[in-house]
Amino acid sequence: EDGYRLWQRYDVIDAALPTATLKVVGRTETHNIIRDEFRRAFANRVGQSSGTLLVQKITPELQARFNLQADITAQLGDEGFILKRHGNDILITAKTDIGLLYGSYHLLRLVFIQQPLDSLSVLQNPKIQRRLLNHWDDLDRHTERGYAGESIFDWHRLPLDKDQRYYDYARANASIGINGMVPINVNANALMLTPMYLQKVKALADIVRPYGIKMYLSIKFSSPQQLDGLDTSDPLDPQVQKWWKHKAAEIYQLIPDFGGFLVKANSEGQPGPGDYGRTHAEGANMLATALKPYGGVVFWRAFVYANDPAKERSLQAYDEFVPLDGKFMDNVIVQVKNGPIDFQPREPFSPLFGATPETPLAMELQITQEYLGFSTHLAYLGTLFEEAMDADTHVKGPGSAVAKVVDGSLYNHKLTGIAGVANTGMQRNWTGHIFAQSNWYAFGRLAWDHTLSAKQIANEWIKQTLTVQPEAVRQVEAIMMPSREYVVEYMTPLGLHHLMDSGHHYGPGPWVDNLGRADWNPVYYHRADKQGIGLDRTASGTDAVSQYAPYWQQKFANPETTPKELLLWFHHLPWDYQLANGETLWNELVSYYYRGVDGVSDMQQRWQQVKPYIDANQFRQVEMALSIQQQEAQWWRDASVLYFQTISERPIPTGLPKPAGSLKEFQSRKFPYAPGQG
Ligand code: BDP
Repeated sequence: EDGYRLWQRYDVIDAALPTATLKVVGRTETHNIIRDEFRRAFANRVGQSSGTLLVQKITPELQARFNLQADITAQLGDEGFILKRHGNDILITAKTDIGLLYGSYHLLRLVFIQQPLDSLSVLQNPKIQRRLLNHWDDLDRHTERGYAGESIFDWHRLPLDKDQRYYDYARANASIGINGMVPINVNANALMLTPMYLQKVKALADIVRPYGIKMYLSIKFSSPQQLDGLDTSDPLDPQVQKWWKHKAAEIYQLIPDFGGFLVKANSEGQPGPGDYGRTHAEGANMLATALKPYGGVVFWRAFVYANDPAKERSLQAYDEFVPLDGKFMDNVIVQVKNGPIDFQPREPFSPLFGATPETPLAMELQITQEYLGFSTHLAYLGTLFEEAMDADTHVKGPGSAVAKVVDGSLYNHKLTGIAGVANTGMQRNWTGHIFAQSNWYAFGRLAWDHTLSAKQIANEWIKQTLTVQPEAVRQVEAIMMPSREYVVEYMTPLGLHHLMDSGHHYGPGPWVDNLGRADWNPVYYHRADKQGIGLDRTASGTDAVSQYAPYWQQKFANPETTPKELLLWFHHLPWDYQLANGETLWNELVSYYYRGVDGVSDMQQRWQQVKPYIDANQFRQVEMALSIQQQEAQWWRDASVLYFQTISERPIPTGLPKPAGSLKEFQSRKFPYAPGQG
C-alpha cells in the first residue's frame, strides 16, 4: 500500500454491496462517477439480500415507495441527501446530482466502517455552505509551507494534460464534502489572471465540477497595474473598477460557476487598498461589485498585522476589522484564522469570532503542519479543529460557540464558509505522512458537520485507511487522540507560542531576537526575563483580554482562572509562581517538555503493537517518521529547556534526566534546504 488511495482502500476491506443490485438513475457525469465509485468499491462483491440499491433524485413516487414524509424531504438542501432502507431495498436520494454523490459517499463510508444498515434512515445537509481547500501553491510548483513534495498542479502542462491526479484529488475531496478549491497561494501571482492561465484554470474547473467542486482564485490586488499597466490599483478609481468588472466577465465566460476571489491584502508585503488610504471594506467591495452579477463571493482575509511597535500583534486584526462591521457588501465573507496570531500548536480562539454581527466570518484552519512538525510529526489535528470550533465565545451568553459564528446560526447569516490550508503534494501518499491524511479527512468531515467529534472522525479514518481490527483501531485511536497535545508539550507548553526558528519555521528558536521586525522574533512572544516568563495580555500589559466577551475578560484577567494550557499566552508570571497542583511554574514548564517527548515514545510503542494488522509499507513509513519525530521532539525539549534555564537560573527538577547536547550547538544549527519556505 503506497498511500495513494487515501481513505478509499475499498478492496482491502471485507465488504459487499448491501443489496443484490445497484441502479443509478440518470446519465450526467456525476451519475457516472457514482456508478464508477460503486464499481470500484465492490467489483463483484454483491450482497445477499434480493433488494436494490437505488440512487435517484427525489420524486413523489420515491417518496411514497420509501415512506418518506413530506416534512422530511422538505428539509433537504441543495447538497443534502437522504439514505433510507425499505424492506430489502436501499434508497439514496437528493434534490441534486451532487446530493446523490454525497449520499453515495456516505453510504460507502457506513459500509466500510462496518455500520449495520438494517434500519438505515439518514438525512444530512452540510452545516457550512462553502467548504474550501486553500492551496498555498505557486505557479512554479513550489508550495509555501508544503511538506509533501511539489505542487499537484502542473500549470506548465495544463490545459491539455489532464493528469489522473486531478480526478483522484476531486474524488477524495468529494468523498468528505469539500466543495471549493483555491489552487494557488494567497501570496498571489498576477499572472494567474492572464488569458493563458485562465485557460488552465478552466481545464481544472471542468474536471472538478462533476464532483461538486467550485474553482476560486487568489488574486493580487495590484493586478490592474501589473497586467495592463494602469497607473493605480486604487479601489475607488473608476478605471480600476472597470478593469475588475471586465476581468470578472472574462472569467465567468470560461467558468460559469466560478466561486470567487480569495484575497490577502496589506499583509506581509502584499498590496492592498491600504496602499491608497482605503479600507479593507472598500477594497473588498470593489471586487464584490465585479463578482456580484454572477453570484461570486470574496473571501477577504483578516490575517493583517502591521509593523506597529505600539500595538501588540494579537490585537491588530480585531482593531482593523471590528470598526468595518456593517460596511462589507453581502457577497463578502471575512476569513479569520482560528487563533489571533498564526496557526500555533495552541492558541485561544480569535476574538474576532462573534465580534462582527453584521459581517459573516469564515474560519481558516491550517491542515499543513507548518508549526506542528511538518510532515514528519504525527499530529492528528481533528482535536485542534474541534477545539477551535467548540470554543465558546460567550458573546451572546453561554452557547455562543465559534462554530455557530461560522455556520451562520449565531447572527443569522446565509453566506457561510470554512477554509483549510491544504497539505497535499506530489508524494505518492499525497501528504508526506500517512497520518497527515487524517488531517485532510478531519477538515472535510468537520466542515460538513462540526458536531462530529474528533474521536469519531479518527475512528472512521482508521477503519478506512489502516485497519478494521478492533484492538488495533483502539490502539491507533490512542495514538491519534493525544498526539497534537504531545506536540504542544514538547514545543510550546502552557500557552507559549511562536518559538520556532526563523523563515523556514523548522525546529526550535526561542532565542531568536534579531529579525527585521520585533513581532517576528520569538522573544517578543515569550518575554522570558530574570523575573519570569509569558506575555502579559491583561490590562496591565497589552490588554488583548479586553477584546473578548466579559466572561472571558474576567477569566483571562487572573492567572488562577485562566485555563492552564493558555497561562503564558495571557500572563507574565514569576518562575516560582505556584500552580494549583503545588508545583512551581519553572518545574511544571520543564516537566511538560519532558512529558511531550514521553508521549512520542508511547506512540512508538503502540505502533509496534499494531504491526500485525497494518500493511507492511504503511507500517514502515510511519515507523520511520516516528523515529524522526522522537529525535526532533527531544531536540525541541532540550534546546528550549537549556535556553530558558539560562534565564531562569533554576535546576532541572529532580527525577528528570539532564538535556543532552549544548545550547550553543542547538543555536548554531542551520537548515538552508528545509522544505516549504516562504
Ligand atoms: C504564515 C506563513 C506564511 C503565510 C502566512 C499567511 O508562515 O507562509 O503566507 O501565514 O497566512 O503562517 O498569509
